[in-house]
Amino acid sequence: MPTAQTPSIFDPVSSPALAIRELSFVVLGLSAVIFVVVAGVAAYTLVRFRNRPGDGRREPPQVYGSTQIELAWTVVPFLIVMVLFLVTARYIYGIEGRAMPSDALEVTVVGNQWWWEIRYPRLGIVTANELHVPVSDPARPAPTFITLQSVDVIHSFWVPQLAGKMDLIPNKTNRMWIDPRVPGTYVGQCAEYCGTQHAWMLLEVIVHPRDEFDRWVAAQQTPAVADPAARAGRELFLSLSCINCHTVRGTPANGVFGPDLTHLMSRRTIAAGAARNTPEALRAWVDAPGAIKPGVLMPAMKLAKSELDSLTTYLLTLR
Ligand code: HEC
Ligand SMILES: [Cu+2]
Repeated sequence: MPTAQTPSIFDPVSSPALAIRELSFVVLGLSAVIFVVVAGVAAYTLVRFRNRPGDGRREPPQVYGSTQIELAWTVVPFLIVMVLFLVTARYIYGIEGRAMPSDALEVTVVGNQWWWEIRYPRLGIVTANELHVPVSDPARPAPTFITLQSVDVIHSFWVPQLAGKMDLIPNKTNRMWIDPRVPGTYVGQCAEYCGTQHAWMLLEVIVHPRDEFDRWVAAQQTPAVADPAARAGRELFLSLSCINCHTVRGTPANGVFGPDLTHLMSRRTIAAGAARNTPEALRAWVDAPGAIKPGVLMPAMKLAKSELDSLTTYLLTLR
């Protein structure tokens, strides 16, 4: 897997982000022209009309009430604003107006304090914080259409190299789409302050070549396999309140308050990027989640060391 890229809007790999860069260059270009003209006139005026020896303290001739000047500085800016408005509107409609092809991949992203639930309703997959999509060849487009919802407060989905920001709003459904052309990992994060751990609400989009994506889907669709070596941990997990908040498909655990753990070990990080997904971090997380992510909505359950060990052994089998 290639390493994560710098999240710059000037390095787009998906149509909406390419359009945004194009528009930003138009605006930047126009602003540059205005800057050069204004700064040029100001510099010329400073030099041309500066106080010369012999001018004394006399004031230069003053202009009062010139219709021509008033019109010039009203009409010209108005035209510039109109141009910016129309160009921007054209780009916005160009992006938002794209109809969803029937074979597009559909994903629902649900904002939670402070993590992202990622659902593939047609594929029967639920995961968290790492969005996997297929690469989209411009000759054979395979766009991903994303439905955005929130269960608590307003969040904002932003992966700068793929598309503009789009808010996740309680009781309102927003939509956006991406068609990344280059396989790789693109980083993003919540872009709307949503509480204490807003800064630890990171997001990764992993763009796979088609066959690799199909393999990922097949692996995610399988239920959790009961590994005999982790039997004690599994029974402990199922006897604790973990199951009220977490789902492990293939077991009675069907909570939806926290991330689905069925294929926990297929993720690179836990807690929306707050820690790497290592055995030590997992154990520390279950012991005291608030030590890694203060204010987190998962409780520390005051478990004994031996219980933490066997729970960790079990979690490590959720591949
Ligand atoms: C009250 C609900 C609740 C209970 C009970 C609970 N959790 Fe969690 N858990 C959460 C929430 C919410 C998160 C996400 C936190 C975040 O990222 O901000 C989480 C995250 C996790 C994660 C990281 C998953 C990921 O992909 O980021 C693991 C692992 C986990 N919990 C294991 C457990 C275990 C094991 C137990 C039982 C000992 C347990 N949880 C009990 C709510 C709960
Ligand atoms: Cu946020």
